[in-house]
Amino acid sequence: MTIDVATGIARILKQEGVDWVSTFPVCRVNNALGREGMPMLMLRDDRYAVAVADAFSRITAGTRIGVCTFQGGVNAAGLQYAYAGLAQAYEDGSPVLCITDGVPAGSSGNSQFDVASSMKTVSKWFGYLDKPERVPEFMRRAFTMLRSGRPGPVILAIPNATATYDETADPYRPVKGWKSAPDPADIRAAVALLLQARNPLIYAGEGVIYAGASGELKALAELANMPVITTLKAKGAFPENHPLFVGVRGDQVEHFLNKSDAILAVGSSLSPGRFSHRIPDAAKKTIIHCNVDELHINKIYPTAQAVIGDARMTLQALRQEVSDRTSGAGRPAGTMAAEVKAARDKGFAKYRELMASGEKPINPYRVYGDLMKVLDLHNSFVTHESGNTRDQLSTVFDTLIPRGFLGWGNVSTLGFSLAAAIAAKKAFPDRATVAVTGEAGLGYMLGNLEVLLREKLGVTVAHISNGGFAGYGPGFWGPGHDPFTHSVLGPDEVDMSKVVGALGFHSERVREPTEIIPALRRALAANASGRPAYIEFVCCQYPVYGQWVGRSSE
Ligand SMILES: Cc1ncc(C[n+]2csc(CCOP(=O)(O)OP(=O)(O)O)c2C)c(N)n1
Ligand SMILES: [Mg+2]
Repeated sequence: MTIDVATGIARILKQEGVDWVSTFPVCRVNNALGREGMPMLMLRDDRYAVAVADAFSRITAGTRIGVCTFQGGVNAAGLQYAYAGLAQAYEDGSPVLCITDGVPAGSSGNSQFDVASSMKTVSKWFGYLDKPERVPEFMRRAFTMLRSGRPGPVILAIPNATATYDETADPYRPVKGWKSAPDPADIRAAVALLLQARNPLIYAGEGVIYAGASGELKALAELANMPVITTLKAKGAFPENHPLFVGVRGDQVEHFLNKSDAILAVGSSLSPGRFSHRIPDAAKKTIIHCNVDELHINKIYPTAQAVIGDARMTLQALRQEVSDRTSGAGRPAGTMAAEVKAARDKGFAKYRELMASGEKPINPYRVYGDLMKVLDLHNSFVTHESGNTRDQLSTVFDTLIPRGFLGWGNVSTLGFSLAAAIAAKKAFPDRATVAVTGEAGLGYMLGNLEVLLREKLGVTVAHISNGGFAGYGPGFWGPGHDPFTHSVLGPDEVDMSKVVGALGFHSERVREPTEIIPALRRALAANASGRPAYIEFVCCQYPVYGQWVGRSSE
């Protein structure tokens, strides 16, 4: 049967189990998506269309692929705006499928902005559909790349959505996605090094989450009695109430990173970015680097032993090898759990106090502490914004299930939290879902608040309202790094709860610490009936949080 390209794409997406697509109009495949009955979640800008699909892939660990469409072609306004979302997805390695209009044959080279070359810089693959018959081939290739190997965005440009082809000539079969097991010789060598080490440390990255390997990580850590730290993006890969869990950042993480003589990195690039640690004294440590591809091996630090392959199979094999070499006994438990507890207690002492603080304006840690009390940490989703909320939540927020918390940002683009919360609600409708933001993040999300009302998405936006941009380091103000560009209208000048309330949100403004828990409960109750909520917590400026090792605060 002869069908048009856009219809073919819509049908293949359905075959691939895609059950909704995020978009900002216009994109020439959208009408076919509509006609084929594919639900479209319409955001209010193109960057959000990408970010919601991106976050959906992250939150579901790539088991459900987020798909988005936006305007491209000769009038690539949407694509130019979407670029920010694409760059973020690429930087963070998210397997999102992006469909846009391609520049039609005969029109290339007419515009100043070159669509193809810009898209190539932010994608695992940029496919330009130069012939309608290639729809099944391109979709096969796209889903193969989305489901195999190192995750990253795939962008398809469709120059002529109404061109036709014969659907029966190359019938589409859904793509499974493939994994590879590590070389057994590498596993043996890695375990030999691990068992020689006096103070090995597991450094777990997001690859563990994408591989669905949290259980295997726990099993290896327990048998080998190794303490565990996770990266920001992997926060939640290891249960944070486990006796071997050290943290994401903070003094206790620094203690274990300094002390370690061997690092077992799994599913992390180990690249020291703005939001990750440097390995201190790396030349003196034995670095065992397990990754899905070779890109990161010997990248920053010399790798003593590489193990290339799927993180789950790698962790299973490492555990088996540790077990075989120790007759099932593993490494002796020693006092490891007590040492971790002591380091955590010391590292957390000041934050625990702050989480109980009755000061006014409210200390932001009090909000985080109360949030942990109100939420069922086994059935909720929390994410941060760029700025102090990321730094503070990633220091103290207890994450008990994978993706109970979404940490994001090799570079962290303001405004992503609401997109992440929308995606989380789509992925896990029964989970209480909270985006914690400052005023800059709120500014980026304002236009998209309508989406929550229209789609009846019960999400709570918790605004840590401190009247300025704290950002990184000691804050923009006072001795901070950007004292001339931090101040915005704060709670004394604007009542944001009225602004957002007028849209139709359940909204509140909270100045009393004792009101935090009741207000959160009311917000979550409103969410349960599909009504979004906004709470403005009037907070003090408090740029204090755990540091990244090896990075001066700036
Ligand atoms: C798109 C984008 N531009 C600039 C930045 C740099 N930046 C990081 S945090 C921040 C200000 C954050 O202020 P606010 O939202 O009030 O949060 P606070 O730190 O005060 O909690 C800025 C400008 C960014 N992360 N993203
Ligand atoms: Mg602020």
